[in-house]
Amino acid sequence: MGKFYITTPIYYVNDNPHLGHAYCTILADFFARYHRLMGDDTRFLTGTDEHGQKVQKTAEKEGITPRQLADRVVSRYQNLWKKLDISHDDFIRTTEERHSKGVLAILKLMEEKGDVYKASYEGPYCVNCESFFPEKDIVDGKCPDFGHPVTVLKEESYFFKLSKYQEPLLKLYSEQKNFVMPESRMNEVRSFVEKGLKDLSISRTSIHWGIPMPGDEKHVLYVWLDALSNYVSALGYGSGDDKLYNEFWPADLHLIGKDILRFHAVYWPAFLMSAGLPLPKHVFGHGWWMKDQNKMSKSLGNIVDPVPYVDQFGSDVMRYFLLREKPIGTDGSFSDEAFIDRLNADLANDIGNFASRLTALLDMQFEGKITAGDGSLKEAALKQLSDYHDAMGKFQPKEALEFVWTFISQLNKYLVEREPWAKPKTKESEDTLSEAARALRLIALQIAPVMPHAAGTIMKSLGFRPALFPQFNWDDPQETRSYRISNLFPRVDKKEYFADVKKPEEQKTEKKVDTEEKVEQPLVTIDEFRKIVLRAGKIIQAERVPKSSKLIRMIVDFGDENRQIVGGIGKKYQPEELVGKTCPFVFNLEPAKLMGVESNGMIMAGNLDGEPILLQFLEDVPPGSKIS
Ligand code: ME8
Repeated sequence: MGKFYITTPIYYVNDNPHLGHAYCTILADFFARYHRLMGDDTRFLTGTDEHGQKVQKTAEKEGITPRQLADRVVSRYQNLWKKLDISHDDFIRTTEERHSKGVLAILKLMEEKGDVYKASYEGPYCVNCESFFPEKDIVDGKCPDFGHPVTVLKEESYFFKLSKYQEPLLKLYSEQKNFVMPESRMNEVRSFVEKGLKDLSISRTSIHWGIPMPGDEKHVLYVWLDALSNYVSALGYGSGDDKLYNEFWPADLHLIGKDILRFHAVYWPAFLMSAGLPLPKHVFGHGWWMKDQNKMSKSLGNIVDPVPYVDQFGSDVMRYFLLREKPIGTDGSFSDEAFIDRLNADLANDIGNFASRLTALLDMQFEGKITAGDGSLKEAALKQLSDYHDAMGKFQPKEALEFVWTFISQLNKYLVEREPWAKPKTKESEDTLSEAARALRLIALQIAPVMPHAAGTIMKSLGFRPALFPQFNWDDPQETRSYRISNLFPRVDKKEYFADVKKPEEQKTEKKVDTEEKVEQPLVTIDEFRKIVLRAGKIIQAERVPKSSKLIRMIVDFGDENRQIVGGIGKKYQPEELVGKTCPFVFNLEPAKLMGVESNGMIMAGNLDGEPILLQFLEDVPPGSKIS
């Protein structure tokens, strides 16, 4: 038993969470739950990155303050983590005071070391990456990492002597071979550092949304120096109470996406070396999720929101799918088909059928009683358990789960070979079923980090007390009473699913409904009606479109996104009375420009003497809910 401190990246609040963010947090949750089950003193941190130019710009575009934007988006992250059963111990927001105290404490140590100086700087700057790049790396005015447009920025700036840490970093990589994981990423990082490190600009005067530089407040701190420090500020570092810091730092694992490796594997250890603080043990750069083989992006409109899947199938299924479908280090592609296939094959079929068959036999033959068994599965079970632990030790969830599922198919075979149904109520049948039940109990323990609900159901139905790994004892003499487990994961009829569910998806790309035609043809089929997506939206901002007596520009919250919608309701309503109201909207109307202002949808209204009258719901409905 030891301690385990694991972190996710802190997520930017300029956009809503999607499947990629969910993946990283689920991975971290999986490892945290595993270590808790190992009896380790575990701490799991996640949070949000709320400063910097990206957030400032998005807020400006929406006409709200960065703080308002952060408050809105942070609750979306927190709600999603609740939905996905994320068991973090702490959630840090970089706008909290405890955070800025931690950042400034680190900065002070870096200054005391003589590693910070002020100079003037001019160079290509990428707002998206929040980074300067050397002129030679810019191709066609685009940043080398992601091809975002860059602009030339001239600033007086504070610099960190990153160049001084080139050798110490290379030494770190060679001494701590798996500081960066997987190995391929370690090689990337090493060759980046070998090419030479320039000093790093760590302040900005061009933006104001950040932590002011002490004593020179027209500078705010570079967002990555600010953000990376969250891993210690959340432990109270710099806030006068070092208890958690002393207990948990250094982190055992910074889990991040491969795109932010350089910040974590180069800048962060250099900052820590400069401040004289211990370095994290591992930085793991996971691969990305794409959608149907394409990169997820707003412009392609293919960003996957995990929420509808979780609402329909439960969090266990989504968690399992993401961890099992692709190796942690490589990219993978999400598709509805792959999701349903995995659910049917691994969950409904393999584990679901095994659990229901076994508990039904126990119930029919022995009134559910599980006894000592004959030890015939013990060796295979313990071998499988040790393979699972090995994979977990190497941070390989897919492989760990594969070992469990191979064992499940062995168990199905075991039942087929020993045919307990053909020898009802015999000692042999009792032994077979009791052995299999012990094996199922071990499976429940191993899947608890990925599917806490299913694991809990199995444990409870088998009458075993939940145990930690170190306390697990195959030969546990306790006799227990089990109950039938039925339909642990209901099978999904693929045909029906794609008939019902896929349609609205497909319609996104289909031609929009011709409303003129509908006037001449008053009867529509249900399928035609379904083409029109209606949703409840909460008006969070409203103002008059300049020079128009009728038009009001609204920002409408649909749960997973905010949209600008313009409505001709300004004669009847004042903007102020609209804010906070939830109304029905046509959600998939073609974008249109009204007096030069883009509208992405339509507010619905009744009609009284030629004036539009808004509609409201009889009960509160959450923003984004579908209207059918
Ligand atoms: O980078 N698949 O925040 P962020 C898998 N604030 N992972 C994905 C993904 C995808 N399609 N898209 C994004 C930041 N991610 C900084 C971090 S930490 C001190 C500061 C992952 O919200 C991405 O790889 O842009 C990254 O690890 C994480 O989401 C947060 O991205």
